Amino acid sequence: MVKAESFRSQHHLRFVMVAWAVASVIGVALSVMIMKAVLRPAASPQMADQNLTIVVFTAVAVPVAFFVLTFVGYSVWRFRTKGMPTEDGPPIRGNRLAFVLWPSVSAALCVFLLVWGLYGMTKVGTFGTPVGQGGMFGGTRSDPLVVEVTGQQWLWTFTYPSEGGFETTKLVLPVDRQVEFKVTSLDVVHSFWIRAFGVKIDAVPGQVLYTNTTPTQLGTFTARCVELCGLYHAYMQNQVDVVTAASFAAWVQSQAAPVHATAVGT
Ligand SMILES: [Cu+2]
Repeated sequence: MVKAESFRSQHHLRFVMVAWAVASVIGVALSVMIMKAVLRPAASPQMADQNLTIVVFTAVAVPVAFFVLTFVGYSVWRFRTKGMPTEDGPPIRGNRLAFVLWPSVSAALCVFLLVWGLYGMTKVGTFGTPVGQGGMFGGTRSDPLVVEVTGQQWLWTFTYPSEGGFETTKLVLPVDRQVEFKVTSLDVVHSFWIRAFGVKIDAVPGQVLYTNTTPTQLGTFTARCVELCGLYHAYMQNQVDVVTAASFAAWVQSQAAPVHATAVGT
């Protein structure tokens, strides 16, 4: 009788484990395909890291979710009672394999996710401090183009101190050159976000916070405010153009010139 019970439970377990393995393989493959189709292409190394993190975390989560779902589904299907149950099932009094595997697999997954996250943060580099000057993990300096970003209700303005200090409402950046944003606000708290670059930092009145990225794709993107900052918050977005180094130099020239021309002409 005990042997038959044991055989039956082995049989159930084997069936569930095989079903779980098959579901996990299909689930991971499908979720990676869906993520790759849904995630928009990255325009900076930071965004590429974030996209990869989303794919990896999803791939790790799918087998865990399917483990629970397979056991629950199989139990509901195989061990359901007809009508109301008359008594509880037999009590389970310990299972050494489960006691060892459950915490160790959970701990291994948590440690993996933690290490992955910390490593990702080292690559983001700076948190609120200038490039190469500490922050939590430091970061690397590669002669960044400094852009001062100022938030105000309800527009961003950009100043290029190393290019003559002109101010614009369109952010133009040269491709493949590190850019450092010095972000502040004139009125309330805003949040500066360029999704395509994976860059986001608060704009706080009276403070300057730093973040940096390196645009790697030519094209037009959007910088927008992602901190509810008043009536027209939803409209607080500016165009971001990533151009070649030569186009950037030409644009800088054109920014300096019109002010003078207008002054002369009027
Ligand atoms: Cu805002």
